Amino acid sequence: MKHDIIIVAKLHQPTQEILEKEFTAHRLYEAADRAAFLKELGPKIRAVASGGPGVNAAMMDALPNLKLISHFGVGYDVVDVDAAKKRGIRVTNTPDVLNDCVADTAMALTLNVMRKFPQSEAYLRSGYWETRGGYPLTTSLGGKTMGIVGLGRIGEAIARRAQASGMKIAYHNRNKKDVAYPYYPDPVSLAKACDVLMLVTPGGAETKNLVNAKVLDALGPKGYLVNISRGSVVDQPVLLRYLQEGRIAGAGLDVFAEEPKVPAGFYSLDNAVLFPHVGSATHETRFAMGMVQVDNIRALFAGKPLLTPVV
Ligand code: 8YV
Repeated sequence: MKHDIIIVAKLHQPTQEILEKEFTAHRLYEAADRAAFLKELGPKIRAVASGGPGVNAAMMDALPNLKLISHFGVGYDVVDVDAAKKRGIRVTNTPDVLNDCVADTAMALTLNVMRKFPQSEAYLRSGYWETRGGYPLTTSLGGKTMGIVGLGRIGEAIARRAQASGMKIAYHNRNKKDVAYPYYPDPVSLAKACDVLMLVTPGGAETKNLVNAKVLDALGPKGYLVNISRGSVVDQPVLLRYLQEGRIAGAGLDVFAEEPKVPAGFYSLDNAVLFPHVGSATHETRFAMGMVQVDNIRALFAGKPLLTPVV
């Protein structure tokens, strides 16, 4: 007998195929009437494969026998973890397997925003190399300091790459870690001390608008901001204004406040490099993330310990 599960949002194809083969998988994202769908399945569901909009408290209430929310993504800010905890529902995420890809993306943004590679390529494609001469000089990474907000496993992978490019590392976490990098007790002092402020901290209420005008003022007109965490961590209208007014040197952004919406003002910025949330978006990494999601669901039904519990 196959167990019933709910799939919240369309998953990476191989993950979707495995779940649909091993379980009786119900697609919430195709339900015309969400409330009726949840009401009908309610008591049968012990596991949910989460992604996209995640799982809120109301959905948990509609599933009285829910034991596990297996979320696709290292970040799980779209899952109401406090509500899950209160109801005794476990939550898992997909850490580690994406560290290298996300760190590569962070370095790509750093390189691209400081060296203006996308702009210089566009310059060549416009035929300007021949007509106007060489592309204007840009800024070196070597010798600069990267200040990492959120030095976890992804942050460490970014630090290694930045060091390979000749950068120095500093960081801010809620608590000081046992690492050799200099620690700063708050984002403002870190921003003051660094050339590139790298955001790797989780999203959610605790970090909402952590990077505000004060932090950007501390970063200053020669400082760069790179965000591969969540758009919510930055006060986005303030960031846009600071970029337009040249109050910081530039920004490399993989994440935005209301994805996939990006305020039109960002499109015309010459000092920003913008990616459509591609941090972990490779076949290999998405497959590996999906397998962690699947293995957590398998573990639940096999009565084994969950692999990557958050709560
Ligand atoms: C994914 C991410 O793009 O893991 C995360 O937290 O932000 C990304 O790797 C996201 O989970 C949704 O596909």
